[in-house]
Amino acid sequence: MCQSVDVNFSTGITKNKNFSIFPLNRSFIRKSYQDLRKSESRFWPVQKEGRFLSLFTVVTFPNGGCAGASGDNGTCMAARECSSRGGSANGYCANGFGLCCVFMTSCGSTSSENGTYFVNSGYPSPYDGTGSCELTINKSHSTVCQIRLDFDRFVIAGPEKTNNVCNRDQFIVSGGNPVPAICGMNQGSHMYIDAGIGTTNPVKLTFVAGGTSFERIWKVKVTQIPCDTIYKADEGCLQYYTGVSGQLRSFNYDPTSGLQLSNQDYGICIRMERNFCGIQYTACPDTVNNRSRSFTLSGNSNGPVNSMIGSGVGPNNCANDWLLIPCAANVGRIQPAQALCTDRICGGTFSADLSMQSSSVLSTVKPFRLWFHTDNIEAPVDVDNRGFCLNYVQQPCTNNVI
Ligand SMILES: [Ca+2]
Repeated sequence: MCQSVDVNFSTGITKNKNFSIFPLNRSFIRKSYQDLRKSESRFWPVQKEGRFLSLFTVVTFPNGGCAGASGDNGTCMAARECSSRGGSANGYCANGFGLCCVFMTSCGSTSSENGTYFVNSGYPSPYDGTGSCELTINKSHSTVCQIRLDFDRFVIAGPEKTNNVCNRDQFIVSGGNPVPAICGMNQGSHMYIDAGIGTTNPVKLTFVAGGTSFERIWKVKVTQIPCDTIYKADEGCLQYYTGVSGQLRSFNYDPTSGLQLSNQDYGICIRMERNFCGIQYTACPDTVNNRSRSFTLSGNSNGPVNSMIGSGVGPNNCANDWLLIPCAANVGRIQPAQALCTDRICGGTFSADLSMQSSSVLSTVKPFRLWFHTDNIEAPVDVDNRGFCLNYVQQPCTNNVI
């Protein structure tokens, strides 16, 4: 049975935020009863409560997530509850007893609804103007301690082309842990923001539009994550991936026109799946350029650039910009060099050895985590670098990978 609820029968709105409740007359109940019985299934267990409350019977359902008719995600609730909380109905849920309520908001607003979409002014049309656009996120519940941002749409002006600094448009996160400012094209990327404990400090998302004319468009999904959930990211991970395999990309990565962003410094984590002991990284295929640019962190990538490794100073070291993979070694390296490994990798070829040949790279350091760091200088040595795109595959525990 559901928790105790305080229902106003004239409106159908419950004062318990986690459930919605509908008063139904008995003829409607008879008509729907078979459907209700069938509905006690996977996602939307519909419960009947107090079957003979004089003229009314009450149906309750949890305010869980739902897929709206438009493809956006929402929260299942009663119609009036949805409108009173500032959402818009977007299809049905809970076997037709609830509406999938989608929350979409734009500049200057404050939201505490889990699953809110933060969009540009005029969305779905692009925005070509100047100024800043800010969303203030308050916790939907005191137990929330992380915010996940999914960049469903994210096109703003890219960095300037000398030092790759985001000095025109910027996306800034404040109020949580330090997050590097980003710009350019980041559709499909995500971030986890540490919201801390307590409810006093909101997290703010700000898009700053610089002076140049540009068709900007964004749609950022804001998911609030309670501290006690299993899908919470590990501490210190700006990005957090799950699954045995996947793809990691630096912000504004694009093989054709992306530029590696300067002033980056963050951790990328991959959840260790059960019975996997190592992780192997390989540069993504690049179908656009003659020579792959899917790992170009330093040097002039308009020509072939070898891999560079290590933290020393010199032409083949990574003193300025690097991807740090703990104790990385090339797959298949011949013994006895197998015992050697490196941490920082940069240059224009992905390899844990100095090489012009790209290689798959294995790390067995746990937990699986990388760090990406760039300084604020590119020209004249570092030109047209794209950043990185790596495919990862976790490696099962064996005699060789422990
Ligand atoms: Ca640099």
